[in-house]
Formats: sequence, structure tokens, C-alpha cells
Amino acid sequence: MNALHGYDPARPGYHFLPPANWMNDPCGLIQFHGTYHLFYQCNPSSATWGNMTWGHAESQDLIHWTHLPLALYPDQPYDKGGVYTGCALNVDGMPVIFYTGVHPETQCVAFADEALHIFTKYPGNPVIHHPPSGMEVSGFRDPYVWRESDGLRMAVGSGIKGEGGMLLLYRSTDMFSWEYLGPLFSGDGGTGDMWECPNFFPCGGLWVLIVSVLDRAIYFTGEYRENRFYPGVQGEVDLGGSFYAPQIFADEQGRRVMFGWLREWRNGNAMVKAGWAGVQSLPRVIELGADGRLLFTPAEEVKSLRKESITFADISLDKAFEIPIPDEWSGLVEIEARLLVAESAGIKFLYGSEEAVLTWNRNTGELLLDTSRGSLPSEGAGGTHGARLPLAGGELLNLRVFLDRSVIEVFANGGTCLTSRVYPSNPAGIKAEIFSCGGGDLKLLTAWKMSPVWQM
Ligand code: DQQ
Repeated sequence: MNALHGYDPARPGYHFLPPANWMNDPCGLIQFHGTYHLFYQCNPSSATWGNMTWGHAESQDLIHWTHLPLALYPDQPYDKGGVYTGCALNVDGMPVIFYTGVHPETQCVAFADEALHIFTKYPGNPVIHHPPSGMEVSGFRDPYVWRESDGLRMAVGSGIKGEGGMLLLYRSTDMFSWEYLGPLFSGDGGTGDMWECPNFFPCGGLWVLIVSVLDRAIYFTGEYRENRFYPGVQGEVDLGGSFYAPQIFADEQGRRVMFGWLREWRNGNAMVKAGWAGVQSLPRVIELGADGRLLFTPAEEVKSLRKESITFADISLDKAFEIPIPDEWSGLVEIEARLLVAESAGIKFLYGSEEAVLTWNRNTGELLLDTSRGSLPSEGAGGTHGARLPLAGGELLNLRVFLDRSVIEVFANGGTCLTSRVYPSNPAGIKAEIFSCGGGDLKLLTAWKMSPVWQM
């Protein structure tokens, strides 16, 4: 039940979302003394963007979250236009938050107690008042801070109009006074002229840069030396059209864990009527693949949500195979499938009159998620989103698909993710079938009922 507006059939049951109102970027992600903290951009008073504030929840297992009071809100001259995205870092045993205070965009510091329940803004804020002088930047926000041997580094999202996105690099030895070192890395214009929400961290012997380029998040892997990043490989984080502004943190097991904001595709009226907007993705673990590309896998803890299951093996796809999803699963489902595909094959998600179709095609080497018939016209329009996924002859298509009412979150063959949204009349009544063109084999399929973590 949504605290303010009552039952909404599209409201997810096992992805993270606040009790009501608007949420966007995850920020300040940290595990401190064992407890995971998820902060997020929110508007505490409406299901539309505005009045940017940090919401807060904590968890022992990355899956079950306790909602906590708002952590940071616009109450100072330097952040009265909004407390925008930032990060959290353990600085000498103390959790410290770096964020953008808007008036206009400045970089600010706040301190937390050890439980991360009490937050105090640094009285000397802002610690960086404006972009480097002489630069006409298209934005100056979303600080990402890490430690090096000679002090702290901060990358700030920015860009130059008509030239490309850019990250501005700063150094500090005391976290309050920051020296500008130059651009960490700049785009060539092909990925927009403003880069938001940077993440920069070592992984598997290389450095990884993830930025949000207004319509999607992209990554680079490469080398970092003398305060400059030299990328070798560029890739996509999730091409389903909903996933944006991810943040990555290192947890106490040393894993790089990512959450991303799943944007709504419903129209503004439908969001206001529903009383909520915005979901976090499942936690995804990032690893470096042998070819310099990134691998994205749902965190192992997600499996703890699995309840009863149904399994099928070695089924010919000469005709479509219906997965008998029981009604009692009420739209909370994970499907894991291994398919040997001849020409093309995939999964149709059927919601009565609406449907969404996931298809992999051998000729094009693409995985497409078509949600153009997935929503009621009064709610919003979908579309077709896809990613390159070339497979060698004989190589299986390995899918993990998470259905959570309005969320379809797809992981394919380790590195390809597609997350899209649907608003059908009856998301809880989902049925699914495996189809093919040209035959093929369903080697193994298991579907699980997923346990809800929120009351509807
Ligand atoms: N959202 C925040 C900004 C960030 C943007 C404002 C990305 O800090 O650049 O809510 O979604």
C-alpha cells in the first residue's frame, strides 16, 4: 500500500523505492560498520522532480531496507536550490558526504555520526564555489571522491557546450580546500556535452569510469596515470531506456556494487495519481571481463528472494512453450533460461491485453526488448530498446529476467543489461512464453516466485 494514495498495481514489490513521492539518483552509497546505506535524490512532497533532498534507508543484506528520516535537505543559502547528488567516503573512520549544493552549483561537505543517523553540514561550505575560472561549463555537479597516496581526489561532472562531456579533477589534503588539477578525461562530443554522476575506481587491474550522458549511462575501462584517464574500451551499462545515474561503491567484501535509478515511463498525471515515481535497480556487481569490457551480475543476495520454483529442461522450440506462472506469484517473478537459438528466439511477457517481447536475433546479433504494446494508453508509451549481443554458433543465450510489476530487468550473457518499464492493466497477472523462429532448444528454464520486501 502506498502510504498516501492506496493500491497501485504498477508499484514494484522487491525493488527499492521510498514509501511515497518522487525518487531519482542513488547517492552516498556506503557500507559502514557492516550496514549498507542507500541515500537517494527525492522530492519529499510530490511525485514529480523538485525540491531535491537526500532520502535515506539502511540494510544489513542489500535487499531488505529500513526507511529512515531525510538526511540532507535544502536549508542553507548555498543549497537552497537543491541538495543534489554526491558520494560518501570513510575519511579516517568518519563517514563524510560530498554533495552539490545548488545556488548555483557548488561542492559541499557534510559529516555523519558512526550510525549515519545524524548529519551536520560543514560550516565553511561550499568547499568549491565555482568551476575553474575561464571555463564556460555546461554544468558543475555530482562530486565523486576517492583516496590516493597524496590526499583525496574529487571528480566533478561537467562539460563544454559544443565540445563534449568532461570530468574536472581536484585534489585536497584536508577535504576542505581543493586544488584544480585539470580535466580527468573529456569526451569527443559523441556522448553529449554534459556528463553527470561520475564514478571512477580501480577494477581487475584497470580503472573504470562510469558517467551518465543525459539519456543513458556509459562506461570506459583503461589506465590512470598522472591525474589523467586513458580509456581503452567504451561500453554501455544498460540500454533498456530506463536505467540512469548509477552509483558504484566498494562494500566490505571488496565487491563493486552498483544501483541505478529506473526512470518512470508513465506520464506526469499518472505519476501524480499513483503518488510515487522512481525505483532503484537491483544491486549489480561489476567485474572486469577478459576483453576489458565490464560484466554486470545481480548481487548474490538477490537469490535470497527466491521462493517456490518451476523447472523445465530440454524442450524443443519448434512450437512456443508457455511457462505456467501461477497467478499467486502476483507479478513478482525471476526467470532464468538457457537457449540454443537457430535464427531468433525470446520470451513474450503477456499481461492480458498488453505484452512486452524480448528477442535475440542471430543475423543482427542484437537483443531487443519491445515494450511498445506493454502499457495502457492512459499511462504512457513504451518503445523498442536493444543492445549488441553477438554470440558464437553453438553458444547459448543465457537470460536472467526480473519481473517486478512495472519493471522488466534483463541480464544476458554476463555483460548485457536491458531495463524497461511497462504499465499494463494487470501486471500481477503476468504469463510468459518462450518462442522461436527457425527452431532451437530450451536447454533449461527455472522460474521463481520472488518474495515481496514491501507491503502493497
Ligand atoms: N540528478 C541530480 C543531479 C544529477 C542528476 C539532481 C542526474 O545531481 O546530475 O536531482 O539524474
